[in-house]
Amino acid sequence: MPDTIPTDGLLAEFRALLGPAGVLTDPADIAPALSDWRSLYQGNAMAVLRPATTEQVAACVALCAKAGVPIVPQGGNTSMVGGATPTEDGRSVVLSLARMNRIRAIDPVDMTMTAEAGVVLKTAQDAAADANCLFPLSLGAEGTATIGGVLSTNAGGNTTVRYGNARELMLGLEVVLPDGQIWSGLRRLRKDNTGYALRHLFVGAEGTLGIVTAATLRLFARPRANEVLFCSVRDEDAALAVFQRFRAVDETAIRAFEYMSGTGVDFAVKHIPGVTLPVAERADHYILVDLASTRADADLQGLAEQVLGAAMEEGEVLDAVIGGNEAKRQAIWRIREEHPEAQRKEGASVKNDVSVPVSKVPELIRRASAACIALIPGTRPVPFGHLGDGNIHMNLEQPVDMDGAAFLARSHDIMDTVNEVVRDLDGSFSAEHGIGRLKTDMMEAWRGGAELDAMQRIKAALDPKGIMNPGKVLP
Ligand code: FAD
Ligand code: 2HG
Ligand code: ZN
Repeated sequence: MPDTIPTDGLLAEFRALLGPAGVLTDPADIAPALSDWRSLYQGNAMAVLRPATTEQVAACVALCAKAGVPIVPQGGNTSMVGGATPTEDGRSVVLSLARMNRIRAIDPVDMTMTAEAGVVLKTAQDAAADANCLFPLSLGAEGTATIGGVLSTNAGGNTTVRYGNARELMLGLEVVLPDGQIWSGLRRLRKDNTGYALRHLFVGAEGTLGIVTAATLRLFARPRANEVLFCSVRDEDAALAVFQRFRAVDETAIRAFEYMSGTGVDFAVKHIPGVTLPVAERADHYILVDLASTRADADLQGLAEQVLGAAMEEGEVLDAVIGGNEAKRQAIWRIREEHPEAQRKEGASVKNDVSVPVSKVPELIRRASAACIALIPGTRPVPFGHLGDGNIHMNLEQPVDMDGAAFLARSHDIMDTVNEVVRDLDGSFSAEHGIGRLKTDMMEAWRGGAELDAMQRIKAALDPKGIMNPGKVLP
């Protein structure tokens, strides 16, 4: 990469290509693209580029490749790990996919949707519903996160337990490679064993191997029956036991199975207007179970009553409410979805998006909580998340009497403490949010040796100039 980049000439070339509206340089205009949702990083960039077509993306990338300018792809900028934030040196451009927001096709017979990278996840869900289909990926940031972003992070979310991660929902991709070539891989086949599965390389690559400009996604039959349950449970083991009970009776009915701690629910009730506790008494542990069926006459209430009845007899479930109607179902989901916002409002927190084999979830929560309290007395564990996938957000909130900045200064100690338990339980230090900038320094310890070496060689082969999202994923 050259030390100095001929910024003025390059900006003029970008403007000629994209028009003035496609190149933002005013500090006020570019500010939102320079920091992350968690306010962990404050980056800088020479411009935010807003191409509207794949050809424009390719031309921008070709110009950057020629000039050696780093490119930071950005979708909804909801990354939890600083993946879409440029470095501080101001040498990069942020390439926003926001204007590439067309749904190109929906086919209810092939059950596929082809959407551009900048399509907001909620818009994709709504378009599928309009075609009487389901695009099942669902997460708290779905009103902002984009198709390009969810694929580039291999996002998981609430429905992974039933439908899989973003990777499992993708059939084909269109990608602009780091030299500006367009790879048109928008195939919509369920079977296609023709050499290396290139498309899977770009899923979860967090923009380090190329720019996803469009994707062909799998659609599913739309559920016609739905029930949402909120239960207080005895402890972490009871939460897992209820999951097993539902699986044993009707695994296919589980659309989401989420765990929440008493502390997290307290925060949601305290900080989020309109959120109330649905059960009579506060507890230390709760679960949310979302049941769905494509059969309109499916007796989900009967299923819930059967399982909860048995679980109550065993003392696993203490109290339970069954949503009953759409408004109540949404109210229950809000308690869970508002966890990140409620935690943010309570003060400084350290997030640990980790996974373990599902059988180890209770041990993870207990051991990691105890270890963090031992490290910083008064620390408040707020574990919550996708129990059905073994993916717990093992988050820690600052002690009430501690300065937030002082707590955050211990972030790495806290993450190391949690990760020690995770490693002991054969888990992963990043379950669904990715590596971004936050966790690059963990890669050597967790993935070092042949695995990291292979990743570095793939990166060098596809992006020899190292212009794609430098400083992310790889150490
Ligand atoms: P961005 O944040 O813009 O980018 C994310 C990464 O992808 C960056 O590395 C960026 O460079 C790269 N990228 C973006 N677009 C492209 C592209 N077109 N081509 C190549 N690279 C690209 N995540 C989950 O997995 N599960 C959850 O349940 C979940 N819940 C969340 C709840 C909240 C409130 C918030 C704020 C975040 C949550 N996230 C969750 C994290 C985040 O929403 C996801 O990682 C999401 O996939 C990011 O999408 P985005 O469009 O905002 O991507
Ligand atoms: C969720 O499941 C997200 O709500 C965010 O993955 C988790 O805030 C977090 O740690
Ligand atoms: Zn999550």
